[in-house]
Amino acid sequence: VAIVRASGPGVRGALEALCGEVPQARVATVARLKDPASGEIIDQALAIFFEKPSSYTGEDVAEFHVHGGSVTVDGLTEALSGLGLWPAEPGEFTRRAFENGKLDLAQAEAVADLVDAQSVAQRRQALGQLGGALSERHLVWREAILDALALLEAHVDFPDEELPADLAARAAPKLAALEQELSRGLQEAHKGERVRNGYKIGFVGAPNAGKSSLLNALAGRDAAIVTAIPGTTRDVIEVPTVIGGHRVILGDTAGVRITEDEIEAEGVRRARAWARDADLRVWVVDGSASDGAWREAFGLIELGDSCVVNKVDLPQGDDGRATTEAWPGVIRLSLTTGEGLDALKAELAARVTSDLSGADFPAVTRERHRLHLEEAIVHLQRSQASLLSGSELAAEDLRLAARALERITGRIDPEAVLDKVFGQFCIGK
Ligand SMILES: Nc1nc2c(ncn2[C@@H]2O[C@H](COP(=O)(O)OP(=O)(O)O)[C@@H](O)[C@H]2O)c(=O)[nH]1
Ligand SMILES: [Mg+2]
Repeated sequence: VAIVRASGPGVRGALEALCGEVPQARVATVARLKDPASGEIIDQALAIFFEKPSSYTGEDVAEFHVHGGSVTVDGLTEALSGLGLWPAEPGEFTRRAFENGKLDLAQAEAVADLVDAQSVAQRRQALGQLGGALSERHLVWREAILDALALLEAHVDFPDEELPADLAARAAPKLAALEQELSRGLQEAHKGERVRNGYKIGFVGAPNAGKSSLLNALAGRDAAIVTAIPGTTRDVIEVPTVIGGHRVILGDTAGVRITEDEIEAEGVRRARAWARDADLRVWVVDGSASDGAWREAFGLIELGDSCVVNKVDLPQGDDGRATTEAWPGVIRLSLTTGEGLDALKAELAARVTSDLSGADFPAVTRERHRLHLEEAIVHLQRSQASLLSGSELAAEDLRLAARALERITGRIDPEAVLDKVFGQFCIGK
């Protein structure tokens, strides 16, 4: 079944022309759709009419559930074009919903996130945002800022008047507390964005340790080339997958070693950069080796990272023994037999889940939100400084802080910003 959706003032006319009458609102009605231009029956279909304002867009909306063949769909869209309707742009339905006050901007973004969601956590976060959880936090903060602003304005009758000293004493702690709260929200921003964009796990270690084999085992497919030749992997290979209900980006990197090969050296440089930026690194050591090559990657490892000793199916060498001794909780692994893989999967799932916990209702899920929140914090800080020096500019900065928060949910941005937000949608949403 294909669903063709139409929205706007032309919908009633189109329903009359195609179905012979406007069906009762919100009742799925069987209708023989007739092209008024040719008199030809297009399909025996279901038509549903959503009368404004009780529709997704807030306008009159019609849905035609037709048989999914392309000739039927083309016939219907041609008939609709003949009636003066035109194809929607990407995100146009949601943009109209936004413009008609059905959704705020953060909720509209959540629709796009929901469509794109690949993990349960992404879906949960998007649904929370769509339900208004993210917007609510910013509205509460904005209210608090406006309260403080009212306090200041009540005492400043003329723009060049100095603020009374006791006022600063009363307002300053409020602003400081508010700034702290916004800063806490900003700290969680990392989690919110990670849930949406993916938590990055990088495999690091010496060449030939089994990093690419491990990536393939976790991804469930041969994404990276595995050979017995050290230095095979050069570019960073990123593979999205789901671990512990979260979207995760696995990054396979070049083995870390000193090399004369210019291409491999660049690969090592990229490996280091990617690993440093990752949320978690898994240090892969070849347990059968005794050349000490595993130490090269040590500089990349951070507290809390994971370590596996691979190739435990082979006779173990000094490297395997030294790592096992040095690293409590090391996971012994064989990608040939599969031993230890479940333990590693469980460890990764636990790590991702605990690192991203509490991100169900974050204040920030994308960069756009984060930039506005940062802006609000800067204005709050400036406002406090002005307050202490008795300047009436304190009020102006509070106004700007409130404005920055309004941008997250609001309709106060120029068209270009809105075009960008809605341009990322798919057609029909
Ligand atoms: N015996 C054994 N060989 C392995 C194991 N894991 C990987 N290998 C082999 O080690 C070589 C290097 O593996 P690869 O994944 O390309 O290592 P990378 O250079 O770290 O990416 C390949 O020949 C693999 O088949 C393992 O657990 N046991
Ligand atoms: Mg490799």
